[in-house]
Amino acid sequence: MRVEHFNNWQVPVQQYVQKGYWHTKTLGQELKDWAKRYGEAVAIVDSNNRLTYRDLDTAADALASGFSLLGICRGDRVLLQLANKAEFVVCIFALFRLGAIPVLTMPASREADIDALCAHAKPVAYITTSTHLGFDYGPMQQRIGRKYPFIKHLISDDGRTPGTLALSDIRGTQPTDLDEPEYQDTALLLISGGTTGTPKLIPRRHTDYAYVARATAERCGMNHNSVYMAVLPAAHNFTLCCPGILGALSSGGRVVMCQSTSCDEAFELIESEKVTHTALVPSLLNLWLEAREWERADLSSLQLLQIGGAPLDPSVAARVTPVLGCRLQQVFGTAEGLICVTSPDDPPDVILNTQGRPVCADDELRFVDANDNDVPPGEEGELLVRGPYTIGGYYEAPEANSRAITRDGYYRTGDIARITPQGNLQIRGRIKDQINRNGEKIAAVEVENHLRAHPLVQDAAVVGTPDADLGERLCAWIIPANGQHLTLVQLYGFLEANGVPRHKFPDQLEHIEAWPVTSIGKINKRKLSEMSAPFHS
Ligand code: J2J
Repeated sequence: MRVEHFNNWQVPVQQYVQKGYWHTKTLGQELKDWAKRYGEAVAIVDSNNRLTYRDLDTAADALASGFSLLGICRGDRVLLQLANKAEFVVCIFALFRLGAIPVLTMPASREADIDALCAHAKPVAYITTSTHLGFDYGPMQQRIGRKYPFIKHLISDDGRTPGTLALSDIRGTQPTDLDEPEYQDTALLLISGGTTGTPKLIPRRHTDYAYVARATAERCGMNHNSVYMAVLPAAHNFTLCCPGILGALSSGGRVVMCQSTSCDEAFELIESEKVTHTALVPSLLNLWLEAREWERADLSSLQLLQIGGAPLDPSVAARVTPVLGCRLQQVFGTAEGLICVTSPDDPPDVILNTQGRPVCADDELRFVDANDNDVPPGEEGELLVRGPYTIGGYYEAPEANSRAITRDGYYRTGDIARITPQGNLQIRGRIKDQINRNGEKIAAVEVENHLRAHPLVQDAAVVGTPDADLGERLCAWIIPANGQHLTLVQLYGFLEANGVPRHKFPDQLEHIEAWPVTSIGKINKRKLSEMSAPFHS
C-alpha cells in the first residue's frame, strides 16, 4: 500500500529531479551507496556501540527482513519511541528499506499522546524501550497494545519488557521478496507541534528528506571528517535531518548519540569523540553557556553550533563564539519542510540578527496580510511556503489541510516574518495558537481540553508568556466551577493520571471570573498573556 500525498498543486517532479534536488532513490538505497563509499568508517557511536557504515547497512538489512517475516510491509505504519541510541538509526533504515513508515514520537511522550497518535496512524507495531530517564515504558506499551488490536507487534529495543519481542531477536537472513518502495513514497511521519487538539502527522518523502539532509550538510560545511552529536531527541526533524543524523551520514561523517541533554554528558562526548557539529534550542544554549563557567572540558573540536526551534536573543547569540569557541548558525526550521539557515561565512550582523536564507533556490516564500494579500517587500506578514521539500498536506487530515494549505499549495507556517534587503529571514512573531516552551511546540487547545476535563474547571484558556529560562512558559487561566480554588499540585496530579506528558503541564495557574474578550467576542489571549507577566497575581 502506498500513502498518497495530499496536494493542491502539481509538484514539478521532473524539474526537481533535473535540478538535482531529488535523487530517484529511497533512503534505504542512499544508505547502500554510503556503505559502498564509506564502508569501514564509523557511522554511529553510542554508549554501547560503534557501528561502521557497513555494520549499519548489514544491521538494517537483517532487521528489514526480520520485520518482513513478521508481516510488516510497504505502507504499514510503525510507531517508534526510542531514545538517542544506535537502535533508533538501525530501525528507521530497516523500515525505509521495507517502505514501512516510522511514526517518530519523542521519548517524552506519554499515554495521552501515544493513544491519540495510534488512533490516527493505526500502526501495526509499537517499538519502544523498557525504561529511560526514570520512566517505565512497559506498562504504557502494554495498555496501548491491548486497546488497539491493529497493533500486532509490541517490540522493545532492549528486550527487557515482559510480553514484548526483543529487537535483537527480530533478524532475518534469507533475502525476502519485497514490494520495494519508490523514491516519491512517504518515508516517515513526523509529528507536528500543531495548533489543534488532535495530532497532525507530517508525511515526508524519501527523496525530499534525503535532499534536505544533503543541502543542509553543505550549508554547514560538513564532510567525511565531521562528527555530529545528537543532543535533542533523534525523532525531531532538527536532529534527524537538518543536517543532523542523516546529513552527517550522507557526508560520510560520524554520528554520536547523546542520551540526555545534560551538559555533563554532552561536554564529555564533545571532548572524547571530537564532535565538530551539534544543534540546540535556545533554552539549552543558556544552560551550556552557564555551565561553561565551571565545566572545563576541552570543546576545541566544536566548529559549528546550530541554534533553532525558538527565537534566539541576539545578546545570547553574541556569547556563543567567545564562550564556546565555535561559530554560530541560526536555524529557522519546520518539520513541515522549510529550513532557513545562516551560513558560517555570513557577516556577524546577519548571524546574530537573522535566521538566514532558505536552503533551496526553489523554495517559494510569500509574506501575506490577514486577507492573504502579499505585503510590500521587506514588510512583516505571515510566512507561506512551497517548494521541493515542503509538504502539500498532512497525513489523512482533509479538514486541517484546507486551513493549513492554500489553494495553490502553499503551507501556512503561522509565523510572522520578513525578509531583510540582503535576503535573510527574520522571524518576528506568531499568529498560531501555540506555545513554544523550550522549543517544544504545544497546541493551546490541547492543554485547554485536558484542563476542562477537571471537575473544578468550568472553562480554560492557555497562553504563552515570556520566560527567561524557557523562552515562553505555559500559563493556564481557568474560570473555576462554583468559585472553587484549584492548586497547581492538584492539577499536576490530575494531568499525570491522565497521561499528559510533563512538558505540557502549565507552569503557572491563574483564576479569573470572566474572560477578557476582543471586539468580536473571542477570548482575548493577548490580554491574558500580558496579565500572566510575573508578579501580576
Ligand atoms: C523562531 N521560531 C522558530 C527560530 C523554529 C530545525 C530547527 C527547528 C525546527 C523546528 C526544525 C525558529 N526562531 N529560529 O524542524 O529542522 C518555530 C516556528 C516554526 C516552528 C516549527 C528544524 N525555528 N521556530 O522547530 O516543526 O514557529 O521545527 O513554525 O518543531 O518552530 O517547529 P518544528
